[in-house]
Amino acid sequence: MLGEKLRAALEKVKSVTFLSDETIEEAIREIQRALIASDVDVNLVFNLSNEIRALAKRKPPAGMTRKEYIIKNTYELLSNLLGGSNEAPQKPKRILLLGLFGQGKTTTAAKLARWYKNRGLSVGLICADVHRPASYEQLMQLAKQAGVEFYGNKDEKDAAKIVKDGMRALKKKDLIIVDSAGRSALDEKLIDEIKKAKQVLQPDQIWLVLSADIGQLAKTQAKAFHDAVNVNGIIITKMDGSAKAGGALAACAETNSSVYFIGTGEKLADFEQFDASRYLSRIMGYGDLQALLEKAKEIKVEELTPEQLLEGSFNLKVFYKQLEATKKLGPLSKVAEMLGLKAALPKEELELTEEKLNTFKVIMDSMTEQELTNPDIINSSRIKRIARGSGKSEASARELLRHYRKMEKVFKKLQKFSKGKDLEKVDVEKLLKKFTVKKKRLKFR
Ligand SMILES: Nc1nc2c(ncn2[C@@H]2O[C@H](COP(=O)(O)OP(=O)(O)O)[C@@H](O)[C@H]2O)c(=O)[nH]1
Ligand SMILES: [Mg+2]
Repeated sequence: MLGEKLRAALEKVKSVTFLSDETIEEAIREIQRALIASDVDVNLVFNLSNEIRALAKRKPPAGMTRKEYIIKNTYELLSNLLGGSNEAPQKPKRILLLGLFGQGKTTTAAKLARWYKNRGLSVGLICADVHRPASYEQLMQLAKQAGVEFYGNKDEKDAAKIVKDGMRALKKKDLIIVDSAGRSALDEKLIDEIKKAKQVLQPDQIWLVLSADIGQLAKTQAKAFHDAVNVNGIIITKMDGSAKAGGALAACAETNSSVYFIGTGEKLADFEQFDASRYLSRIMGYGDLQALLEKAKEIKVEELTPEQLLEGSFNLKVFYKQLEATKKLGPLSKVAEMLGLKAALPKEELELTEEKLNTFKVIMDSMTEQELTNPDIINSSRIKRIARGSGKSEASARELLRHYRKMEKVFKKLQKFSKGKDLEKVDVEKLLKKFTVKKKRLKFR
């Protein structure tokens, strides 16, 4: 429902030949209606509307039409509103699940066990819900389905004690997930019980399970649980059936809580990592949007135009952008091409592997701003520090600088060569002739 309405609003922008302010206002109104109907907080909706208005006034980057720009950015605003993307921890050790009665905790405990088991962890489940005898049976059955070990004790009424015994029984497991008791409201007694269980378990993850149909109430709940025990992740269940799902997501995003997973059905496999952008594109059935986002990404890499490149000075930041762009024959090679000097680029640079680029990036992340803009100051003691900070070898750091210097030379030559020339109007033919004469003098390698 939410997806269809949002799609209709963006389609409106997409379908008109001339994009007037009225069309934009109409689209904004439709987005507002869609979000409010799915229970998103009214203030958040108004903020979003203003942001869309503001971006409609901005000039789109080169290579993108105004329509594409507005659609792409509106989509990104929507995806931020719904929580962006937060990758779930890949190797948690102890997860404590919390949530009120009926939110889907027990089901989620088993879904999580299955999810992590499928990713290579050995997992054990503990039933620490001492108030509902049925939950023992429920989790035991689900554990069997998930193919993971289970620990519980029907006769024990002390949750902390069960956790303690369960940890002993499951001590060989990579991951232990504890399903706690829920109540109809978060009261003192429940908090006390959770705190005691937490004390024993020493969880690295405390995740709150919320059902999508609570809508905006998610905010109050997330806050209350967080104040009581420092929740550090959220799982939203019943995303399959709820018209209020958007409200729950937006409310969680508002509290700065990361939604790691969503439940999309009753079966153990109905469970996925949450990524607002992917979620949106799915509910909107918007395959072509993905293509648009890809396109935008490419434009970003090539933000640096050949003209800008030649105007500025060369430093490690430009170098990195250049390396990234080189893969797609970006600015520097474009400059060279326009000057008829394609062969001027060192082949080595064009052939740098993705892996190398990543290593370089990590190394550069350990450099100071000063070092990035003025690499000449990087001496051996700095290299030592940079290598240590990045966890890469000194040899790799030196290699990066070697590549940088090589490109810097090429850059300087191109800059000299292009002086006073309007790159857009460069007559390649003429230049080529010139180049054949100059070639010997220009020695690029
Ligand atoms: N449709 C749907 N139902 C769910 C989902 N997660 C849990 N449920 C159902 O919600 C009900 C309550 O779940 P349960 O795990 O017992 O909740 P708990 O009281 O918090 O432990 C059960 O009938 C589950 O099958 C979900 O993602 N989608
Ligand atoms: Mg339960």
